[in-house]
Amino acid sequence: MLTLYSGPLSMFGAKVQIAALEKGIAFELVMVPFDRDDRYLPLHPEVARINPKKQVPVLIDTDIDLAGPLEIFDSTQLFEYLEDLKPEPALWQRGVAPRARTRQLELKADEVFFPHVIKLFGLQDDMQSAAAQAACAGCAAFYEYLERLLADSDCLAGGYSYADIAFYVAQTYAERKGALMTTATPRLMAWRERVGQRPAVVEVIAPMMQFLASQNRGVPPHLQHHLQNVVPHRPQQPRSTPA
Ligand SMILES: N[C@@H](CCC(=O)N[C@@H](CS)C(=O)NCC(=O)O)C(=O)O
Repeated sequence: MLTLYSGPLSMFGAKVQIAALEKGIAFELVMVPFDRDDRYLPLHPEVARINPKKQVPVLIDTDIDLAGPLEIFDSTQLFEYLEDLKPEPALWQRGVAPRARTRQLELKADEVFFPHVIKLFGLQDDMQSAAAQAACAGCAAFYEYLERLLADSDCLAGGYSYADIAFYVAQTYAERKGALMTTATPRLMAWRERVGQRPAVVEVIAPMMQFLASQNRGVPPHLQHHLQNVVPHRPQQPRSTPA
């Protein structure tokens, strides 16, 4: 049995959820405590125990025949594990060079693109500042780089891959924080539309957007369709004891 610890707005956790769904790997999802200031406190005891960095996502696999269950963390490491566990459908490209290139793109989504977005988290009240403008320019340059990659392919690295999953999720956060994708990168806009329609992506991104809306926080326009037909949560009335 696989158990994935994530958070309701965890972009790194969302990557792993999507990948497991794409592969048809069953898992139990545990949403750890997450407060209105976006802090993961109090830390879930399993996350604190397993990950010295105290971050989600964390994965436990009790089906593995080791001395005890397998306990691992870090979204990219979890991608590798899922791929080994269930090679089909392959989400790294086949062949040494294409695979290395896909891994680079997945890393760039997390560690080159997303740091610009993280800068914007603290600048939401000051989007005209030089720092915010530089972060938005960094995102725009990355969008242009991906636009060039999409000239010969429908996906970022040839076929659909972990690179598409990682960048799709990171871009959702960029959009929320004001680094908007525009018609300056039409192929990338069309790519986002295609990826956003995948059932595995919908299954993860829809509840995330519904969580944001439930907290009166902004949902990017291109994701607002996930808020339609949501049944409002009504606390259950205690059942009266039959007389
Ligand atoms: N490189 C890690 C990053 C994990 C990460 O930053 N997780 C966030 C949630 S999306 C977290 O747990 N933050 C809480 C903290 O850093 O204290 C990965 O890919 O899993």
